[in-house]
Amino acid sequence: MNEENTWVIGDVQGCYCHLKKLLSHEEIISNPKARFWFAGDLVNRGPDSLGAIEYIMSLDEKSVCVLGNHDLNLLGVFAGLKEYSKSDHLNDILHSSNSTNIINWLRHRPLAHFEHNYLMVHAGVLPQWDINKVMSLASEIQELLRSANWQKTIKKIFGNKVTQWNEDLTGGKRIRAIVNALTRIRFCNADGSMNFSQKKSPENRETKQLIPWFNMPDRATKNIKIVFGHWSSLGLFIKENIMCLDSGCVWGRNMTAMRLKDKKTIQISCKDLSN
Ligand SMILES: [Mn+2]
Repeated sequence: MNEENTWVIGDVQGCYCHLKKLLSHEEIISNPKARFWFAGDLVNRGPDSLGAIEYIMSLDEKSVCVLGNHDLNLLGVFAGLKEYSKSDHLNDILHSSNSTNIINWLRHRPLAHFEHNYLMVHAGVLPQWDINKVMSLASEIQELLRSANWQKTIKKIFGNKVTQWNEDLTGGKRIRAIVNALTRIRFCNADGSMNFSQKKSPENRETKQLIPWFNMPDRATKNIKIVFGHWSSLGLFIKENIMCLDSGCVWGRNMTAMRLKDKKTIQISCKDLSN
């Protein structure tokens, strides 16, 4: 996949019609070599999760998607291991005749993708993990999700309880620590543990001791360019090595695509989704 033609897209969240509009932008559609990276959370809160995921599946080799917390939630609900919540909008997928294909495709997606010195994850990484560690921990989970008894893993995946990484963690605690970091992290405590109490932006955080994961001192991935989504209150945030692409389409803000080679962005307004 060529850096020149690769566009990274933040959380789609079932906003299919905006995704189509974004990918029909002249600059993208005029390039037959265009490729797409999706930073996870393809489904859930928006109006057409089925349309969005089937469209992304149809892009096949033209796209790379990493799993987000809402995608894992869909796997949990499908497996009957997670309760359908009031804010879930997944019935179109669950009741589709294509649901088994969709679920099988989804559970084969990676949790981290590394190419052209760019790492893509849905949420972030822990400060002590270097790039090799990130990729090997992600593949531990990928292997479990791709196995025939993937439901056993999904059963252990949800919960806030494990916030501190330790190489000796095993079983469900290890799974939760890895998944929570890659798909849910926003802030760390000063000791490097994860804090899930706040979803606000770094400026508006209520507990000033909390540190955005990417600002942790001595982070072992400092020299790697990291693209991610998940943090809609941080919004579109593009620094040299840190790029958040979740510009809050499902909250009536924007859906954004960023070209890897020059960080050029294209945005579609999703105002019609605000309420
Ligand atoms: Mn998310």
